[in-house]
Amino acid sequence: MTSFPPLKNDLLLRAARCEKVERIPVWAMRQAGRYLPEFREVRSKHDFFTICRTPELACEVTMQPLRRMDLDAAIIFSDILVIPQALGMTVEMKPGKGPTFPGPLLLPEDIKKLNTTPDVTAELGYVFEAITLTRQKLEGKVPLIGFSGAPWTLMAYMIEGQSSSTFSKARAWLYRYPEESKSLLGILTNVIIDYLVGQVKAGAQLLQLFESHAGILGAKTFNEFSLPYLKLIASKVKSKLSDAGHATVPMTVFAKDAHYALEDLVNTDYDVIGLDWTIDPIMASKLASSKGKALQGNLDPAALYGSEESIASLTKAMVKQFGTRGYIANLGHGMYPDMVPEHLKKFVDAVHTCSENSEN
Ligand code: 1CP
Repeated sequence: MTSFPPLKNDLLLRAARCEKVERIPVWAMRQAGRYLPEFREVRSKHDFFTICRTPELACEVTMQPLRRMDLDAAIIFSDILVIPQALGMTVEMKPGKGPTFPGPLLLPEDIKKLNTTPDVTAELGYVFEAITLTRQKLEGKVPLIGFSGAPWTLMAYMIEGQSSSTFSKARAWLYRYPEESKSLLGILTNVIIDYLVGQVKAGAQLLQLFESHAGILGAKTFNEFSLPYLKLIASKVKSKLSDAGHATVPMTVFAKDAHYALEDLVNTDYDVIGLDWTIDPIMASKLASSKGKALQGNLDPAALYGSEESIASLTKAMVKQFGTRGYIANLGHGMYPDMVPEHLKKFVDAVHTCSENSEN
């Protein structure tokens, strides 16, 4: 096992375990990326997936936001769509259009064309290398978060072939081909489990699952096509790590817009439930604390388009609602490319100022 520099700021990990903290930890989804001029500079010279596949470049862009602001976590630079690539699909990142699959899954027969049992280390070892390098380069400053897309969200892109407001082709599969859909979700689940275990072995200190398109499902389809796989991932990742004699790490599930699923999610093996901005903090805190779960979120990212004064006052109000125990401050979704970095810095500083030395 690689040894790493000792961790100097473990606020994120303590908050994830609902332990006492001197100050609320804060990070932002998509804190590395296009809103940063220094990222755009790197991106002007390299293709998106070349950055992901080159550990030195992935490490560099992971570190960029930490040089500008006092964040309490780093998140490894990669993308959720590296898993469809590992299964043999081509994914291109087109400027202005986002991810595109030239050969999406059209029919269940197409599943047979996938490499359904890839050697995860051979296909995704570059992510593990980027994690190990970044852990060294962080010198214990803050913990490093690893992540994966969740099965349903990955399946949605693999069928749709690009972003969509309805993902109607992917949703059609759930009604036309429910059994084949479950078989695809099962294939993805197995790969995700090995991928996340590999990330922890490489040095990831917390894992986040992005079910970014939970909101296009309803309660019934979520319970059938998302929740069982999310549950399996949390329990299997933890048991596989324990069986390998490795310490487990906290796990976060972010099922965006799945307000109907909050109660089910607090009853899973996830330690932290990520919330989008449509969820009421007080209601969520009551639910989560009764089950000893931590919460993460949930300022409307669009609040960062407001003035610095309004960012500070909205942040303060949010922190007050969540309370200080078992809470990780974040946005309710990722940064948008046209945001100004100074406004994210204002958010980060506001969390720290209003929560410092909070006795809890
Ligand atoms: O700091 C970080 O968070 C950077 C690392 C990161 C992460 C965690 C990137 C870089 N992507 C992701 C996860 C990701 N990718 C998600 C889950 C989070 C979320 O809901 O936003 C999703 C849905 C994707 C898929 C994806 N990749 C999209 C969204 C497409 C859609 O449907 O709207 C986009 C635009 C990408 C490309 C991408 N990923 C990351 C960056 C910086 C970019 C921009 C691409 C570029 O530079 O051309």
